[in-house]
Amino acid sequence: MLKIWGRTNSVNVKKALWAAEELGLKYERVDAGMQFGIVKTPEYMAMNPNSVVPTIEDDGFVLWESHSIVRYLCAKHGMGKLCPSDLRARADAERWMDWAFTLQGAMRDVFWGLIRTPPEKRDLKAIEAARVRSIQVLEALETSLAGKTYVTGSAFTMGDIPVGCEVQRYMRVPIERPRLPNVEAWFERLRQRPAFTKFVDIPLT
Ligand SMILES: N[C@@H](CCC(=O)N[C@@H](CS)C(=O)NCC(=O)O)C(=O)O
Repeated sequence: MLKIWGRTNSVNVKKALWAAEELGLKYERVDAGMQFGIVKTPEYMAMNPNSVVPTIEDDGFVLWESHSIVRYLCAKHGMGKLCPSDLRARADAERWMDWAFTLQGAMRDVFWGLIRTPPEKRDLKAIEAARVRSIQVLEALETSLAGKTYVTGSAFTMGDIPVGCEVQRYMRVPIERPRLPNVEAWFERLRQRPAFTKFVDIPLT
């Protein structure tokens, strides 16, 4: 059976879990990372030398890097659906998957500063700079989503998964947000998906 290592409050683990749920897969999840440890054990590092989560094992095949995991699961179990079979449609979805790390990088100081740093230790200047940068980065998504239901067009694909996880953080951190009507409407559509509300749109910790 598919095994997924990773704590459920990790944005990158959420991507693997959301994909597995959308695909209706049976899997076993093992808590790992931060307070759960495991990632620095020799056994884990033999699978994932980066000591980070997520990692999966699928019938003896070990894979790390959350977006590669989403690609692999969707190609294996959702070809023509979550993984578009048309080469250009697939490249479009993959482009948005990769772009999700651009947003993650921009959001880093906002998320860590406001969610994982006690108030007296916060660098408010860095948080504000990251907030402004994140909004600039999100303009690309806002523009692209005009007239579309999901990031690649009318169908939900793997392209929505990493971006959806990163945007959930942006939407839930306590910051001032300008109106981004297309992003907001798309986010509301994601909220209609049971796997999104179960694993992704949970309180940030
Ligand atoms: N690019 C990697 C990044 C993985 C990563 O940095 N994971 C974080 C959690 S989101 C981690 O493992 N942090 C250390 C820990 O949880 O102990 C991926 O997407 O899988």
